[in-house]
Amino acid sequence: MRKYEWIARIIVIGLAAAAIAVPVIMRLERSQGIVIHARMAETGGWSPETLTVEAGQPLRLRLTSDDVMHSFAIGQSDQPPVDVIPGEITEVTLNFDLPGKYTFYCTRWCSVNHWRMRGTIEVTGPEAAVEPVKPPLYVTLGLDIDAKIHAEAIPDLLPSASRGAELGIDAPIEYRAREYYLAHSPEALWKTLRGEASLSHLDDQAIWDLVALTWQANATPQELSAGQRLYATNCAACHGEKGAGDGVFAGELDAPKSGEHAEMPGGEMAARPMDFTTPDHMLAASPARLQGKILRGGMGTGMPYWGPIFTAEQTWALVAYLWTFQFALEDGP
Ligand code: HEC
Ligand SMILES: [Cu+2]
Repeated sequence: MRKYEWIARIIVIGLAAAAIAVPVIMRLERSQGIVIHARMAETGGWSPETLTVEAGQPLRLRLTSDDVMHSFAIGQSDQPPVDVIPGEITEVTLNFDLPGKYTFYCTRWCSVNHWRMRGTIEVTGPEAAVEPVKPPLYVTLGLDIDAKIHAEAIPDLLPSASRGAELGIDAPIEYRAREYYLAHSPEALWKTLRGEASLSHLDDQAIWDLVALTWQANATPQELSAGQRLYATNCAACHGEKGAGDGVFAGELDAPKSGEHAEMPGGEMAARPMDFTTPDHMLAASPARLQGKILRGGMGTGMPYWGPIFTAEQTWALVAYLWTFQFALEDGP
């Protein structure tokens, strides 16, 4: 019996020592930085994938890659991305002032599933400091962004804002308001303007040019160039440099076959990336719909969700840029 008592005592002392030592070791490790391994999404993505830190406390990370070159960035922040290099350690220190959930992600096209390399940083702190999240416009408008849409009215030529300006007429003021633009498709505006008695002397193409002019009024040159940059790094790999749905990964999305990249985690089917140059769909889409798709993704179609990655401003810049595949805009790239 005595023998067991001793063993029990040693265990108790051991546990007590561990209870003191483990947090000390963990804190020590934390102060040196948490090691994060990056791998392509097909082989596991980030590990660990979830991090927790208190608001106001620095979060030190030691990043390394187990396969190819990756890159580490935080969604909705100005923090520049850092390279994550195989066999090397990159140190970063992050500071979060506000509690909430942040997404970290890879910005390098390491594979067709590249965009799935995402992880979460949970920043804890007083509830009151959490900013309430505003619902996206498509939700406020009650818009079904999965509804099939198809434009009936199609212009003969690419609508041109400068030709529209040469007409010397503006669309009535209510159609030039930002709220109108956000919630309506180009085709809806075209039909409305076509019905205006004051514009009845214009031919159909001239009405389209007026639509282009109105769309141009809703995009600043800065917005268009920001949108172009974001598109080139995040969208062109699938949607194509020129928006034709023919990016380098489009084929891989198209034909799911057995093999590394074919089956998406979760087994969803991939569809063809939207061709932004065909008017049938785009002219029937409102900016709210396009932003909704960008924020929420296609949910199983192969179109990623970008809600935790981009700020609202960045999503509107992307939408503004997408219209340059339908309209010749003066400040367009
Ligand atoms: C991994 C490939 C992939 C990437 C990257 C990607 N998309 Fe897509 N996207 C798709 C596919 C596939 C579809 C068609 C299925 C669907 O609409 O859900 C699509 C559809 C869309 C649509 C739908 C239009 C509509 O009215 O339904 C929009 C808008 C869009 N993408 C914008 C973007 C933007 C902007 C980016 C970059 C920030 C982007 N996509 C990046 C694959 C991709
Ligand atoms: Cu990557």
